Amino acid sequence: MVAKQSQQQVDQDVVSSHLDPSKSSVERVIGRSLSRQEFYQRYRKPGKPVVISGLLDDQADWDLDYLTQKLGDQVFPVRHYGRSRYQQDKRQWTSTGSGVKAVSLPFSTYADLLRSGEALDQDLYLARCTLRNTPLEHEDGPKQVERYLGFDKFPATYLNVWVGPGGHTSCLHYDPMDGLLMQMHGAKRLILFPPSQTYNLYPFPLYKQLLHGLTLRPVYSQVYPENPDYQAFPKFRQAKQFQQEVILNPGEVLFLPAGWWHEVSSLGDGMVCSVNRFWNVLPPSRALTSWNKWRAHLGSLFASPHIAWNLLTALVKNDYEQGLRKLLQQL
Ligand SMILES: O=C(O)CCC(=O)C(=O)O
Repeated sequence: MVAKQSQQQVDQDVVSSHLDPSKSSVERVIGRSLSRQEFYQRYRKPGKPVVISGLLDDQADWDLDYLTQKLGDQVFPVRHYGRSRYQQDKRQWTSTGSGVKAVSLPFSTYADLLRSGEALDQDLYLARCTLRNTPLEHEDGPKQVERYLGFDKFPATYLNVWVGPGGHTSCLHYDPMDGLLMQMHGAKRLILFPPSQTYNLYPFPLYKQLLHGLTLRPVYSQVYPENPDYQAFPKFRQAKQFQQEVILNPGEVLFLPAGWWHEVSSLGDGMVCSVNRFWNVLPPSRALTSWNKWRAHLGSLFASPHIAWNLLTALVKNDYEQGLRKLLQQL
């Protein structure tokens, strides 16, 4: 069970050594003491992050054996970040997130790479892969959490799974949709900044999407929040005052409202697994007034000439299907 794993397998010393006591922490609530109306009024309506505990306690622990048993030879795109990426100045990057090159691997092969340590060495991350058409699609836990919190209308995606080695970091970015991140095995540490800090976090400029299309998104920050270059990014000092941190333990759920910046690091030595789904923003007034959301859509608009060019090239090379698959993967 997920909660049992929370006591037994996650070394609390490891977890607490990752939390900076000088940083304010995200609010925590016990799920069963919160009605869906209270969740809506206190967190969803104003767009405020919160960690909710206790809602996944009686669910299976999604450890590597369980995932392998369920997903077996099903093939997934696994992002190949490469170890040297985080030594680079981000201004040299030509890809971020879903734009990073991926290799297609059967889950069981990826599980072997996690066990052998190769996934960590090469920084291979099975990120944001749909659970649609997999045996985990109908698993009760994540859906029960969503229903309990009132997420039953206007999903923006299917349920996604994130599986990677402890030590992987998903760099500082925001999403234009609300998200519920559910911790199914192992723990993650998140650094958060409110949407008001966007320009103190130096996002990749919109015009870069003209050159790189969807591979380099303006929803990513050029700053390493844990190792900032203050000479290049002096306004980051101001953002620091708004930094929040949270450890997401197994069985816990984080509500991440659209536009909130987050950097996510997997903790410990073993495999770490989460499930999430993105949701359209409610109430609509929050969606309409979110500049970060508009900014992300504007970025996609800037990417459209690049997308059209890639599809045209794929058509000429008689490789249209592959081109389309790549595009859908990046969306
Ligand atoms: O868990 C991760 O690595 C990233 C998750 C994320 O970015 C999200 O849930 O929006």
